[in-house]
Amino acid sequence: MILYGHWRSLATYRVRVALNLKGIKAQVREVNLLTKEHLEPAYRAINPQGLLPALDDGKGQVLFQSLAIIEYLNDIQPAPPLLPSDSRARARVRALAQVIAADAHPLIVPRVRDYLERQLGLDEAARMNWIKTFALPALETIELNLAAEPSAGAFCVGDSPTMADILLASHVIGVSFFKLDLKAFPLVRGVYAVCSALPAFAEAYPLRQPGAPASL
Ligand SMILES: N[C@@H](CCC(=O)N[C@@H](CS)C(=O)NCC(=O)O)C(=O)O
Repeated sequence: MILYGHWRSLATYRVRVALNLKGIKAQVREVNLLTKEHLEPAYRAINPQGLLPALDDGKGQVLFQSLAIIEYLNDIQPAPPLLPSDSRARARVRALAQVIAADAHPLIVPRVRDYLERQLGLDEAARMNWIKTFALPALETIELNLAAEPSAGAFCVGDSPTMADILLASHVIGVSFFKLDLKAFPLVRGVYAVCSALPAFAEAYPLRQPGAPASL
């Protein structure tokens, strides 16, 4: 398998964590988000959407969209499961994952931040306000869900990581890159702390990838 990604890409981080949890090795091909290599024809020939990540399954298929890739990895290698077997718990995991992947993260990606700056002429304070406005409600939603849900344990569901934890961790990392205050989300921070103590998450951390700076 070949994983096309970049250290700064949170969606690529999610796939790195899933690969690590599954013990699946993939070659990594860097596509530089900061120099907009993802928009060049060479990468668009691999993933026409021009977004990171993409995963070449080694059999001629290129998968894209991090949630779809994680579910694919879970299908081809069921252990350890990243989705619970119980239907309701599985729906909850997908819902928590989509709170991040469908509702929050798309509003703070580079193409949106660039548009706010270049097309709408918003200054840094206004752009930061945008990020707060759209990134933090996702963490609040997850915080309320964890507080109300009896099946929440050390992780979003029980005591082993699922796709929901991977997405939670990606968003906590994302908002921490913008130096937003996470004090209001103690349960989310607790899950993130347990996740980041696992090598699968720790080794996938963006600033531990080749080419990343020591700090932001
Ligand atoms: N929903 C997609 C998000 C993909 C995405 O937006 N990736 C970002 C990096 S995390 C990207 O390629 N951004 C390029 C840009 O915004 O120009 C997924 O989960 O894979």
